[in-house]
Amino acid sequence: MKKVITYGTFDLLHWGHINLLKRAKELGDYLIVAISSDEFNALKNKKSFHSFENRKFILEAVQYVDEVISEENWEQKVSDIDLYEVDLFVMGNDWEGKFDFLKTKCEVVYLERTPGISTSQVKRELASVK
Ligand code: C2G
Repeated sequence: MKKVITYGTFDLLHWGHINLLKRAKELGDYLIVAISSDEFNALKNKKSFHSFENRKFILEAVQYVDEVISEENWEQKVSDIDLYEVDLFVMGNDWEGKFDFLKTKCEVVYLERTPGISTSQVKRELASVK
């Protein structure tokens, strides 16, 4: 069984996220998603609209997702790959090259980011609605 892992905040889940999760699942048999905790989001200078618990609950309902774990720090990827016996690490290509150090442990694939949608764009546009 080929196990795939990906990491992210996945706030205000949108089709760009789903497109990433769908393609990641198609590259293997089992997809683990590590969702950034609210505390780690603060380290990423991100404040998500939905709490960790609610973002986790939403992601667990996505057909492509087999397991959801929490992402607490930048360093855990290395141990996660061993702990969950991961074969493939996937991220959107806005992260191109940033996780190549994982290539000693598993395959690393960066998938084309879906243009025209982002959580921050949704937040901006909703904020400007009169
Ligand atoms: N994504 C995408 N297309 C979009 C928006 C997002 O493919 N239009 C992808 C991103 O490239 C990422 C995933 O969806 O792979 C999750 O995006 P975010 O929730 O913004 O995650 P991010 O803040 O990039 O956190 O340790 C890694 C970080 O936790 C990644």
